[in-house]
Amino acid sequence: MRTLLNKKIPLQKYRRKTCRICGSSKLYPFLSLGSMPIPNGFLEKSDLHKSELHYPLKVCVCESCFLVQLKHVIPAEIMFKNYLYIPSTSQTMVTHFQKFADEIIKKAGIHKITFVVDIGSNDGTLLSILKKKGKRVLGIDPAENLAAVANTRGIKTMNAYFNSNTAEKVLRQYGKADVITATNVIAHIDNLHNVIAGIKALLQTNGLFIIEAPYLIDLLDNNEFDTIYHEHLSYLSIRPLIKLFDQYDLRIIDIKKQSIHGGSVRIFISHKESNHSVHPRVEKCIAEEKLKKLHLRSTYNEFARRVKVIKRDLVHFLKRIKKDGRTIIGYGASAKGNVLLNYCEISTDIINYIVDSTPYKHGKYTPGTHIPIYPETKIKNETPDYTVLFSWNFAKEIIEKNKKYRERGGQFIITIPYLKIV
Ligand code: DWN
Repeated sequence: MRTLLNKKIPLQKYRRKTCRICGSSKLYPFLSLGSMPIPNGFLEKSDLHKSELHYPLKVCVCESCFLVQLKHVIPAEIMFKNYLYIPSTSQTMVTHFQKFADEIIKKAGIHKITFVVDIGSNDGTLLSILKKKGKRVLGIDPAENLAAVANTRGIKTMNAYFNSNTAEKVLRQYGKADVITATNVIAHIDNLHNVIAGIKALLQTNGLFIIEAPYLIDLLDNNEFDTIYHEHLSYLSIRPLIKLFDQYDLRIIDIKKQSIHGGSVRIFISHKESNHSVHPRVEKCIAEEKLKKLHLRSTYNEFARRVKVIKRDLVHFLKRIKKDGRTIIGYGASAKGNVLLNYCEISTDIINYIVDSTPYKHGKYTPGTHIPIYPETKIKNETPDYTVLFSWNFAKEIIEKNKKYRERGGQFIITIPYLKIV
């Protein structure tokens, strides 16, 4: 594990002293994953000899509104200006967005939707589905590379961060939106108040703001510690969000649990004055969060204890099979995979290479651990003894499409909720 060239950012830099939703300074830190590069900071070969910035990764819970959040906020432009995560590289995600589009139409009413805005629209996958259904669409995404791809595909996309100023611009140019979506975005945003003020201004009176994000209960229940990384500033649960939306006369009218990304929630929000009624599922979710004791330090201390056990067992297992002469690779050059590798200090001494379906990532190297990334075809021609599934959230899809590898005796290592060989 290279340490000579790693440049650690001083801990006091980028530190948040107050909760981004309620402003409280009562932030209880419960887990540190150490310092590591940003999780999508993939490197070119020519970068490998340069020093890499390592940022602290500490997570805490606000003891006033119970929002779980990172202690340090890395400037967004460092992480999102040129972004290499593209959901459409996974059939699971494309199918998920198709079903999501159907639900949007059903929930909002096919004839009542004329204009949809997607915040963090990435390469325009979701909007392209809605555009085919005859809806006027607009994407908003800060990544220059992704906004360019979406515009080339005919999905009008503003290369910008969404906030109250962007909302005013959209309002002037296009008018109010019937539906505003934000999938895997809200957790990435520091100034949530500014964004929600923008939503309030841009959303039609009876419109729907629909967000989708990994759910804190699933993260804790399934030990999904590798989803804790610099891009995810918040780890969302319902109660803190209710407190946030309430300040803008918005309210949650429905919540639907999703299996995607290790367990997510799809949250439907409307103006309080809208004609939408509140589904009993909202109260049910709040009750479950109380039952899971999301307001107690002990819940988070117990999670941190399990994380340390998982790390110990995984490192011990990988070192043992490596010592026995086994070959080990990785599957899915994912952000979560980079967190796992850096936290467990596993690099090319254990993992020979990683295969991935994203063209942008081929020929690059993982941040901090410098493991080379190849196209998936590489595993079809070789049979490494073990493959660590870094994109465990797509285990079904990936194992399905690698049946022959397993028939040749190859085995997948799944790391959470606990170490499993399949
Ligand atoms: O919030 C975020 C989540 C939703 O996605 C983003 N901040 C970043 C990203 O996190 P991630 O990189 O951990 O996401 P995934 O979706 O677990 O990683 C997918 C990676 O796996 C991609 O690089 C593509 C790869 N993959 C593959 O190689 N073969 C995926 C599938 C389904 C496959 O068959």
